Amino acid sequence: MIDTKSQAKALTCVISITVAFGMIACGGSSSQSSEVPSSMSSDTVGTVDTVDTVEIVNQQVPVADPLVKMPAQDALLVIDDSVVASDELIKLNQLGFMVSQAKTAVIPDTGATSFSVIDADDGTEVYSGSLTDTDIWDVSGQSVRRADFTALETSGRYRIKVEGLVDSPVFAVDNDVYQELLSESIRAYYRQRAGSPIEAEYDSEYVRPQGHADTAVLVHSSAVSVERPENTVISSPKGWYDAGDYGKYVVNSGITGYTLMLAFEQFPEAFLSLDLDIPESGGDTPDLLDELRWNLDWMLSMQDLDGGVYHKLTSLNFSPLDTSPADHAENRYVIGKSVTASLNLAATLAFASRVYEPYDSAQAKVYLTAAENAWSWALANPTKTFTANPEGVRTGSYDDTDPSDEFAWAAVELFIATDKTIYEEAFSQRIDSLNRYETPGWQGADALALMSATAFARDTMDEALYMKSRQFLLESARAIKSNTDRNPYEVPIYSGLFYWGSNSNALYNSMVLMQAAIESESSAYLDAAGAGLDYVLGRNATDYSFVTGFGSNTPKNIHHRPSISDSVEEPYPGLLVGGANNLNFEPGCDYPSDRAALAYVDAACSYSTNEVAINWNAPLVYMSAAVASMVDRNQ
Ligand code: 9MR
Repeated sequence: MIDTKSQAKALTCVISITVAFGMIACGGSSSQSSEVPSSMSSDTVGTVDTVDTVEIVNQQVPVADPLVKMPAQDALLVIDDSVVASDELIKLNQLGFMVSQAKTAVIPDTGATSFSVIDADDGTEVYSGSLTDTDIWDVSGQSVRRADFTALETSGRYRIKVEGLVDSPVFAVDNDVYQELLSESIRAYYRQRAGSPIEAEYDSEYVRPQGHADTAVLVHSSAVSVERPENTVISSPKGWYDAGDYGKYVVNSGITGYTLMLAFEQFPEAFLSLDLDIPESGGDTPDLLDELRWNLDWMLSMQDLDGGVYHKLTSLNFSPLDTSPADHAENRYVIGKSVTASLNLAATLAFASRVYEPYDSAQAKVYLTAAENAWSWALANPTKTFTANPEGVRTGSYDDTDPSDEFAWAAVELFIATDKTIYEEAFSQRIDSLNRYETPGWQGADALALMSATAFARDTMDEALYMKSRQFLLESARAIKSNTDRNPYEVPIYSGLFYWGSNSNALYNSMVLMQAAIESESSAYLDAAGAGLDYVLGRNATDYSFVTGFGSNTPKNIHHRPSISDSVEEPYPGLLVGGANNLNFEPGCDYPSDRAALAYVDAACSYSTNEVAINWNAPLVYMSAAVASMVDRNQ
């Protein structure tokens, strides 16, 4: 079953759909179209039903080499010994809900108009209600209704019952329901550490020896400078493996670190005393920041002497899928030096300089100096984009022809960290061309600039610039909420967002919604944001909870070399898979359906739907902490 993963390149395709007409345009850049919803006020989130634009999408159209030949898995699930087609199962967050949280299940239409909630232990009915009218989800083709049982506010373990359907999986109503998810989704980063063993003391199940020390890495011909000619040996240790492969990529590390730090800053109550049981646990620094530092310090080592930042550190090819970290003996290289990597480092380490200041002031200064040097290099080298792998290199490319969004984001972070007007001016010059409706992602950082400005620059930024940032962010949240409210699953993922890593689109949209919840103190925004977490945990068309080990039906065959090469049957826990991806380009690794929301297969060959990645786990961490904290704050 094992073969070599081949690199998939991506063209960028922008799809913009209005209610009245549709338009598709493909090109080589990561630019997006922005259709601006009308009548949005600058200081309130406002109502949502005036927004007619459906969504703005940055679609990845992959062009791939053939991968693994594996029989496709069908869409049938075994529940209570009977085989049930997936569109006959009740879909809901398989972990459950906090006591006062919004609670919704999606019910395949059988004609039934009512539902009940039963106690999982003794079968007694504890709640009953009416189902909504039937509606068809365009992206799944399913005809569904919704059950709203928000009013059930008694802790317990329950099932949903609807006539003609199998009872739902057992779920909990409990205020601790996301606690273990939060810990394990962060501990997942410990297990992704390059240059570290997993020690029995910290994880008895997934023990493994150290892989990839990366203390002798070669400078690739694409990354040379006067001081460091080709094949110069440098040290670039630590860092996290990006995904199911063993590469370390600066661009993807940027948004990952950002998201984790935003979670820490906005929801400190979730992290200040969180014990993650990692080697650094127990000191004064919160464990989340200790874990993140493993990757930040690696990022630092990717900076060349002139301030520019290497794009990635990988071998020339992906290794076979059954290669364990310690057995991967290929040479490793720093490859390319790019404006996007430099700006990712600038933004992330500028943010880190503020976050780490109370815990390690000396390191915080090192981060800030590195960030400013990277910015200067980027300003002097704005055209040094990484648009394709150099010849002979076939690992991930994180290619991007347009660094304008990274410039905006880095400018905001550097302004917040330094208070220097040069950075404020740089942001001011860019704000009107931001694509504020784009779902945040590694290729689109505009929303990160807006989120940071809104959250952290209220008292320092020029007032007009601050107000505009906030207004743009809230407009984006309104558009997401409008799209969420109008799909029958009521989730913040919809037509146009089912591309590679779609689960992170649901969660990054939720993160934007959460900013509106914070700014407006609106429970409607909190509910919509929570629906993104519900989506990845089971309120989706596939019947899977997409987080390994969390839910009643979870991915077992992830595209993840450490899990595949070890002797433990279960995959590493706490990992979010990429999810449905309607662009199937893996011959022999087919999806059970052509429908976008169903285009997912739990097979190791499916790197486009069943891989895991650090930038997808980060919004899972964010949302687990955010929902728990916000629901708690609102009680
Ligand atoms: O998440 C990335 C996705 O947006 C791109 O379309 C895809 C192809 O370039 O690459 C994905 O990232 C992969 C990276 O290139 C290598 N490590 C695994 C990542 C997740 O699949």
